[in-house]
Amino acid sequence: MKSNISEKIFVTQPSLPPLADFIPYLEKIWENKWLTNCGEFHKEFEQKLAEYLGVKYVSLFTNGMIALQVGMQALRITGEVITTPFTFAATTHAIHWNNCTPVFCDIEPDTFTLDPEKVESLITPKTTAIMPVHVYGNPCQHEKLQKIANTYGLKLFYDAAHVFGVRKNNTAVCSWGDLSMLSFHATKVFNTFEGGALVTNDESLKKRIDFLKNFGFADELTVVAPGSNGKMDEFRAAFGLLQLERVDGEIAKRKAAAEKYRKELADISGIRMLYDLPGVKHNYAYFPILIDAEKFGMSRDALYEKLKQNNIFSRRYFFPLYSDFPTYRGLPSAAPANLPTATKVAAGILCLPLYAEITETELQHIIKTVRSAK
Ligand code: T4K
Repeated sequence: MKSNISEKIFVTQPSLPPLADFIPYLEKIWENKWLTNCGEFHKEFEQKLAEYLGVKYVSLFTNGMIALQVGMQALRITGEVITTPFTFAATTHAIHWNNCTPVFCDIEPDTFTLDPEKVESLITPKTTAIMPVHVYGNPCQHEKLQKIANTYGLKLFYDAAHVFGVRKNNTAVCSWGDLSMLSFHATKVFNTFEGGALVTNDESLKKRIDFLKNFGFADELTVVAPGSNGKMDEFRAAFGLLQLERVDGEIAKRKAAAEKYRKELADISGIRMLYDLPGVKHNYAYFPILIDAEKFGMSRDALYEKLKQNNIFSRRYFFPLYSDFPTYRGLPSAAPANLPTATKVAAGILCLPLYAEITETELQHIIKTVRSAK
């Protein structure tokens, strides 16, 4: 089947407000001549975001990666960090950039998040933290992970890049653990072009994070720590305020598209989809499907190519596993034998396009192409 759609359909498309709605914010910035270093919009966005998310403290960042790096410094994480190989580069690289060693732990077959049953056996005297990822917006098994962290005196720092607005039993998932990192990258459910945040319930930790994201300055003459520069500027903070007004509507549109996929692909043998979890309000950040090549009659990579020929640019998030990359593959925990579920999931995973403005025509084209793929 050749494409009947001439425009490329990417895995995602950024949500943008009408341009005219942003002009008054820009006028204010031009008027104030205050561009960065925690100005008015920065303060207002931090406060409104905390209210929206239902969390105590938010610290805005220029992107999620820097937030992860600074967060590790703020928590004084050293030595070994137990983490998942089924994630984006940032999680593992932040550990490496802090001179720590990632210790890869396998994932659960149902949610693809860190398997709490496998964490304890990886703890050594050098372990200081666990860094799980709520991958695709699926919350990790927090109670179990927190219990392990409490028992062994470890920090629990979540890579919460995918869980903007996700709630479990009416609690914000990004409020769990010692600290959580959110990403507001263009490709995320909620974007500020680039951007990110750290979320915590601990006032003194929030204070330390704010020093660390501004070179360690406590005041004009006092530097209390060897900080970095991770601040979000006024342009993006203002944009975030505008985006906040629209995000619920965007998530509702994503939900409708996800439900369409679920309905129309349900009967295809060899395709496994993820469904809503009990008690969880999801954000429909991604639409991953798991291909069983034998049952589906075509490999994941062949389907990826087939979709591409039809102008559909799906992505193999998160293949290859980060434990397979040159920097990390020499680590003992990176051996595929230690990561059987992650290895299997990474081999079959494919993320189909999902975004708020996806059209019915685009969805039908994708569904038809998948259905006719065998
Ligand atoms: N932790 C996790 C678990 C993460 O997933 C991420 C980021 C982070 C940490 C780090 O957070 P940040 O430092 O990024 O805030 C993309 C994103 O760049 C990355 O933010 C994201 N995860 C990752 C999952 O996806 P790529 O390399 O796939 O992006 P790219 O440029 O290929 O974009 C994907 C598609 O999106 C394009 O084919 C078209 C569309 N697109 C993209 C951009 C940038 C647009 O339509 N407009 C755009 O402006 O990494």
